[in-house]
Amino acid sequence: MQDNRVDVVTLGESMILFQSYNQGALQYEPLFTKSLAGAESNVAIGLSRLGKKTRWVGRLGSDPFGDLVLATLSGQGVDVSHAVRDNEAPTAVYFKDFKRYGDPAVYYYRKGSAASRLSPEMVDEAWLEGAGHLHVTGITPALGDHTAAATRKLMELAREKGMTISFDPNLRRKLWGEETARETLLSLIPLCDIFMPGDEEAEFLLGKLEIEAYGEAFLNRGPKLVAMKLGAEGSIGFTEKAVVRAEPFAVDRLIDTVGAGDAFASGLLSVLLDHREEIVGGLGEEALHEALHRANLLGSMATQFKGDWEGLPTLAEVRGILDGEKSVTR
Ligand code: KDG
Repeated sequence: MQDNRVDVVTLGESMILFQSYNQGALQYEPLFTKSLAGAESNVAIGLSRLGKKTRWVGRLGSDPFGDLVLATLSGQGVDVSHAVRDNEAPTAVYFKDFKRYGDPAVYYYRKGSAASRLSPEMVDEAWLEGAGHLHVTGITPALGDHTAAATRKLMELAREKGMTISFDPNLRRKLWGEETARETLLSLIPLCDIFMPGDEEAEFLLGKLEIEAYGEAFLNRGPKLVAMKLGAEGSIGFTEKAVVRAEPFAVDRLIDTVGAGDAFASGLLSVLLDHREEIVGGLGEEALHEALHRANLLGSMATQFKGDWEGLPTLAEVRGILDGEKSVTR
């Protein structure tokens, strides 16, 4: 019999990413490489490399780029059997402009894409079949007129099924207006168990507070665990039982910051999923630190490679690095 169990389901828009071959300015670069991007599929890939069973759900055009998304994700061990194809709308594309060294500007071509047409009626309970955890981000709600309602519906369904849920606000100012973004993101927080904002996102949502005060403020809205990304300062985690800081890892060669937050989410969830039962009662210090520590490592690794997820490690590589093993390369 086929085993349908998966550790994590992610819902989102996956796109084809074009990056200049020489990491030059978009306007003048004649050559581009083509790969896959999308915050939620990045997380699915990251977790799959760390040994978790993952499924990505979302809508793609019935076009060669949609085929490429599916082929790449399946090649990374992600279950795409529930992905939906749209005969009338395309798979989105986007470009990175490396003019700003290390922190590229992105240009989206995704208005009217297949994913932007997602609506609550299209949300299918079968997407969650056999799954223990759902991961969503604040990008999907920003894509179209009904995508916020659809995200909410899937979160509610996951809740009803007793699944745990993580939510990364992933604020994308290019996709929506500030007021709508703030209101929508705040309204989704009570539906998640694990909330993972960056410090700038926390400020966008709640105004300027001391870092520690954000933890309490977000926990009061419903999540059982808040993991905040603090950039070069590492990260901090909050639960009912613990407040833990984790030091950053050094970044020797900053190449591309896009995808670092998703890498952080993969590292964090890969540990938290092994403690799923403890999350609701408030995770203790040791496990919280382990999760943040691994999350910081993955975040720093993602910034040292071109591409969103190509530099993400396997579980054996993570263990090797954290144990200080010298790797044998030849
Ligand atoms: O987190 C990385 C994403 O930003 C990137 O892959 C593209 O999903 C994307 C988005 O909407 O920005």
